[in-house]
Amino acid sequence: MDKNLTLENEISQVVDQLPPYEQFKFNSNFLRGTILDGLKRADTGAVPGQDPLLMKFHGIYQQDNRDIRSNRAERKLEPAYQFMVRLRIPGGFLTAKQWLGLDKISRKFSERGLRITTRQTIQFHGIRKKNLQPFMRAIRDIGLDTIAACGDDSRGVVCGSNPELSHVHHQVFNLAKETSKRLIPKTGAYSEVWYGEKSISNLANSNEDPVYTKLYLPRKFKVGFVIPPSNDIDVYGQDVGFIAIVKNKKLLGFNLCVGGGMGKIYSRSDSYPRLAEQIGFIKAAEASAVAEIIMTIQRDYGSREDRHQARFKYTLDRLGNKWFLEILAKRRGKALEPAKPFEFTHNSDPTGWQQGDDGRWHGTLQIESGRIDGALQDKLAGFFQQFDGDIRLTPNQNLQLVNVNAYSLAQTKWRLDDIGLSEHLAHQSQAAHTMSCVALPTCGLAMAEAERYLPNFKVLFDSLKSAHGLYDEPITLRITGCPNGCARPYLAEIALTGRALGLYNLYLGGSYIGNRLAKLYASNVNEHRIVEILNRLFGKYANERRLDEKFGDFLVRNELLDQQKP
Ligand code: SRM
Ligand code: SF4
Repeated sequence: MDKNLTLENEISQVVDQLPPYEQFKFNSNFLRGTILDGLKRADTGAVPGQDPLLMKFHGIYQQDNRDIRSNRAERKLEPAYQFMVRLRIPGGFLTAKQWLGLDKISRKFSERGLRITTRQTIQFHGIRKKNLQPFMRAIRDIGLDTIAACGDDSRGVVCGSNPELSHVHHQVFNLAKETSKRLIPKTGAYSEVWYGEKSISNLANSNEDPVYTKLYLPRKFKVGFVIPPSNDIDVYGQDVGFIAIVKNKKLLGFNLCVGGGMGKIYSRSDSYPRLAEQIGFIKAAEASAVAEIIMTIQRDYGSREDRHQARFKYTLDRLGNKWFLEILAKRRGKALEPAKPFEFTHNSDPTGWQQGDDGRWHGTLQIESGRIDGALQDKLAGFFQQFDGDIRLTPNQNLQLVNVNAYSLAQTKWRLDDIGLSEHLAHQSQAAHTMSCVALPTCGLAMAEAERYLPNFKVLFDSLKSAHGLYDEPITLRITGCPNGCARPYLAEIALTGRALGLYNLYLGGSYIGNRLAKLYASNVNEHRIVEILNRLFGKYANERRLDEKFGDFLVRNELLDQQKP
């Protein structure tokens, strides 16, 4: 089959030969399907048929509460259907007023408060079908949306921070926003379904999404911008990554990285996490255009036959870097310039307060697993009522207080203290280097606990570190409930990925700066065994490490990763 599906008529000729999922997208009338009919049905809490697949493109996942799944099945009730909605917040930037709006919306429509994700946005869980439209309108009313937060499209564009380089950060952030805007689907389906706005483009034969076409992408596509020395977005885990090259506090352009991805499944040997490769340098102004060119190359050449092989990383491995550089040069009109030197020092968030080059202050609040509910939600709502600054969600699931004027800093600190939020201010502690994904009870793919397990595991982890005199030594730790890699575990120094309830695969040896993949060290191990292994390795690390040597680097240098597998 000719893979170049760019033209509408070419697509029409081959669509019958494509798998059902692709045909469904093609025939969905630019992502409308029958979602509106499904929303009206009162006999079920679900949206029936294939429409939940289309709703992902609108930022909505149909889920059910897995904690009560079997109980409901025994009682012959349908699963407790509910919806997770993910916002699209490029670069994770919010005003305090928007936060207060989100807080109010969560109290009215969702369960478990607000959840900061590993891609700098907010998810709401537990929304009922009847509330979906009012929810989406309430989100619109505070200037936000959920377009393409999920689905086979370009997901929320992430943008790292470097608080000390405010001017450069502002430039890079604007380019991330521009890229996000350029890459979102243009169909009128979103405003039609959720806001009830009739779009004039809903006419037969119209081409509402000329870049995406009726087939959209073969799979999700992720773009990120990062500002060294921080690799907080994990640029090597992105489909397309832009590394800011800065000289004398001026943005020169970006080194371009392609083909990163974390997802894998245990049952297939042709499934693997992959580091993005650095392929050259581009001028800053070109970033969004280059992102679109790469996205359309993936649109045209990504596998449409096998969804698991459809990510861009597999397209690159199948067709090769040489092929990719040639087609990129052809579509862009010129070859890339050679990449420029830069250095990463960490992939975590900054700690404490930093002053930017514009004189304003930025501080990071650590939020365990990004979950904000109960007393923490109340405290933050109280705090933001009088906050003289803005908010940035981080790709490490934390919340930064940004753009605080120098004259307000003392008062901000005092209020944090007064409201009981000071303990969340990141200092050089383990919490700033730890992430876990949502997993149970909402994630349909979870095999083990992650977010709900982290608090217990952290107690053990911290005491192990203390026992070896390593309490103040940050080590990146990430836990996921399955191998899909939503908390980017394969880029951590230590990672647990769920196999079954209480059992995990243990990965070790990623780097502290997020540029080396961790290796599988032990499969299907329980907490007892994990603690035993870490205890032994922490002991060696504490006694034999070089000055300032990081845990992952120590394991690699001493070739400890292939030894003593159980
Ligand atoms: Fe993810 C699927 C949660 C970041 C790789 N991810 C899911 C779903 C939607 C489960 C599903 O398909 O039914 C999870 C919803 C759980 C829930 O109840 O909320 C889910 N992913 C998340 C979040 C919320 C994790 C978190 O704890 O913060 C992150 C939301 C990001 C966002 O705001 O857009 C999240 N997911 C990631 C990342 C990290 C990243 O992008 O930096 C990855 C690895 C990078 C990558 O894409 O390769 C990631 N999620 C996946 C995959 C594996 C994709 C693959 O290539 O195989 C799946 C499963 C799939 O797509 O089939 C998945
Ligand atoms: Fe769900 Fe697995 Fe992602 Fe965790 S890593 S949120 S369990 S898909």
